Amino acid sequence: MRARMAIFLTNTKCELREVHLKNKPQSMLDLSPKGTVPVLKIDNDTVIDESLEIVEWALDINNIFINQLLPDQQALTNELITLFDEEFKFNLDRYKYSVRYEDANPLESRSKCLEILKTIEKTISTSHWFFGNSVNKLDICILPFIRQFRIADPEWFDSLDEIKQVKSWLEHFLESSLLANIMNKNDPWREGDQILIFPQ
Ligand SMILES: N[C@@H](CCC(=O)N[C@@H](CS)C(=O)NCC(=O)O)C(=O)O
Repeated sequence: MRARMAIFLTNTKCELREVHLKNKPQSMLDLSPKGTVPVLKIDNDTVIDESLEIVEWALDINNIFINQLLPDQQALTNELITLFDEEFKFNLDRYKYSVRYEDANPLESRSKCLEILKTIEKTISTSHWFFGNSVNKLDICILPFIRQFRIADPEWFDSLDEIKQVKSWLEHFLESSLLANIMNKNDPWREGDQILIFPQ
């Protein structure tokens, strides 16, 4: 989701090949044997198979967020992206997919994720996105994880009083045209399909 958002916002035209994880095309596995999405093929020598690196790649081409943040907001962006990619994601996986991990304690992991959300609660602006009226790199990089966290148990998440600002920030994202624009439902790609350009 964050790779698509970065590509969409920077209007970096790509060929899009939708993949169903239960049926990964061999051509994708040939490019990236680890078998995770997203995978971006830049040319015959260069493949990026980490979503954050795809975000960086798109922003290197067209840095739409440049000069929008103060130095401390920039530092917070980097700090929180790392926190969510590491500790939050680690616990999100053990909460959501506990059967896949022998050592998982889903409720303990859920609490650890909630603790992280509580630490950002007071920092989130009251106007739409994390730093104010404009979407920024931090929003696109961490909101997909928070969306996943909610999906694991929406009733429980929606009942939380201690993260009201996180909830309204997430709600704004869920209702945004940005999300609608990247959630297009395409059929899985098959050899011989017409090229699908994204963003259109
Ligand atoms: N660190 C990687 C993780 C990517 C990842 O785990 N993607 C999931 C889907 S969101 C996946 O492809 N899982 C492989 C599978 O379920 O077979 C990244 O951010 O690109």
